[in-house]
Parts: sequence; structure tokens; C-alpha cells
Amino acid sequence: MYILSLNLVRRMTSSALPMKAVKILGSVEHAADLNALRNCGWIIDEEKDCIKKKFQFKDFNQAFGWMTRVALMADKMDHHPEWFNVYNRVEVTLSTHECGGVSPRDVALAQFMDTL
Ligand code: H2B
Repeated sequence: MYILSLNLVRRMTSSALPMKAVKILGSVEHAADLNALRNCGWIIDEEKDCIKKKFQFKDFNQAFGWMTRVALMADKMDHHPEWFNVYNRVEVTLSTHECGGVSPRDVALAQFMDTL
């Protein structure tokens, strides 16, 4: 898990591999990634062109610790989640303003959230 996270960090912050802000819903090229996210509990909202997931933790400490780690990565990526937290629940919505939809940046941040 730790090694996977490190690879994701490199992939997400490497200037050699910039992830373009292009819409990917319905694109054949990204179908496998989107399906993998579906299998991890992400809802692909085609209408609103965003992806969503409800995370649940043991308590507030666990939830906020996770949010803190995600926030540090989001800041590094300059790609920030829309989220809503009550006690041990965090509801996340990801989309990319630049393209007005879901882009590879959202997929990468979603994968990072799942690895923590
Ligand atoms: N976060 C998300 N989720 N989508 C964006 O398109 C985005 C962002 N753009 N964070 C960034 C910041 C942009 O607004 C700034 C100006 O770089």
C-alpha cells in the first residue's frame, strides 16, 4: 500500500507527466480506470459530469486524519476536492473546473484517496 501510494504521488506531481484537464466520461481510453473506481464504490455521475464517493471511518479522529492527508496531496496537485464531513463520514465530489467535467486529475486523486 505504501509503495503504491509513493508511485501515485510521483505520477500526480511529476512535471514530466502532466495530467491534462480533458473530459474523460464516455472515453474508451479511460473506461478501465473508471470501471475500477466504480468497483471501489465511486459513483460516476454522467449528468453532472463528476465522481462521488461516501467514505466512512471509525470516528472523527480517523476521518479528519484522512482528510488531512488528502488535503496535503490535493494541495501538491493543485487539485482540490469538494467534500462534506459530519463526524465519521466524508462525502467527496471530484470534478475539474478547467474542463467542466471529470478529467484524469480526478481519477488520480480518487485513487489516492482509496489507497490511504
Ligand atoms: N480543483 C479541482 N477539483 N478542479 C480544478 O479544476 C481546480 C482545482 N483547479 N483546484 C485549480 C485549483 C485552479 O482553480 C487554480 C487556479 O489552479
